[in-house]
Amino acid sequence: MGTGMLVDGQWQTEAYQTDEKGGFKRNPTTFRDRVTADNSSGFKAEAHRYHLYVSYACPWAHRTLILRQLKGLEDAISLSVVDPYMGDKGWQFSEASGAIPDLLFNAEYLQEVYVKADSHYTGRVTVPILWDKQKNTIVNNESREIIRMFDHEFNAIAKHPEVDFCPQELKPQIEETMDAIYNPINNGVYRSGFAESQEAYDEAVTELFTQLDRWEKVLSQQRYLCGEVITEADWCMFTTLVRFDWVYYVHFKCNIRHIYEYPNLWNYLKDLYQQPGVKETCNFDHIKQHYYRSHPFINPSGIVPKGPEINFDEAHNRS
Ligand SMILES: N[C@@H](CCC(=O)N[C@@H](CS)C(=O)NCC(=O)O)C(=O)O
Repeated sequence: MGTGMLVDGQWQTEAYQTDEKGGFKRNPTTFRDRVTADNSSGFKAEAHRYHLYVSYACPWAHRTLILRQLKGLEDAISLSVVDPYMGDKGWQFSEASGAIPDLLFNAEYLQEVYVKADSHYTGRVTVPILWDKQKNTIVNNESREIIRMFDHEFNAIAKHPEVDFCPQELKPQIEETMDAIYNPINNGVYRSGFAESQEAYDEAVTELFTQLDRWEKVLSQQRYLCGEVITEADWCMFTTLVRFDWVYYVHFKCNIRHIYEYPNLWNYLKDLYQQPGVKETCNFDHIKQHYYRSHPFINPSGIVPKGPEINFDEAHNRS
């Protein structure tokens, strides 16, 4: 969460929002159009038409990077990567190692991209963003919808159209699983870390670990969340788990257990990390730099801790 947002196209500095009990509130995103293979939405899936804005730090954006990579859409969908540090004006572009500047508008801040799409935009300035270079607007800024588009709508131009992370017969189970992990786990780490009352924190962290315990059991019976094949639900789980021991455990006080203390979740996490193409989407330096430096209300010194020593390349036991 940044410390500001756009209101009627103007940047305003304000704290993120909490409910009356000090619980962290995540607002729904507003750009919700769809790219379609058959152009039924008016946004046709075409090579070189769309641009993806991400942060390597962000678990939601990371999902879209993974699908772009595993479907083989790197050449067809261009990319910008913001600087890991998020300051008073929100996400910014820079020449930092790993960052890729805004080659479309040469913007300094990501907020400029939102204003280009809608000069009266009111809302948070978040990544990921899927931008349409033809209509000059944001198509969508909701990761779960963007990954489904990458998975199914771009097959005519994808290098790996045969890969399908949401096969028809598993779709209901995949949706149900993504719903089930969203609030307690994906958003749960944020609810824990951004809680402004003991009560809100206690509730979030307890629910988070209850659900991690539950999936630990499920993964003792099957290799992936929805059975024996990797699905979109696994990528949604992955981007939270891969940040957990380095960031969420310390910075967001999710410290009941590390992921490496869960035999099944830990081996499952290494299994996913070692799938071809996935580690190329992980930038641990950006992940650590972003969280520890961008939330002075949690970590005023901005000091980035060194540990723990964990190795995602170590052999896993999932096959
Ligand atoms: N629902 C969105 C959430 C995206 C989101 O919250 N991204 C964070 C980074 S992890 C962000 O850009 N926050 C900036 C802010 O809220 O000011 C999605 O899944 O795409």
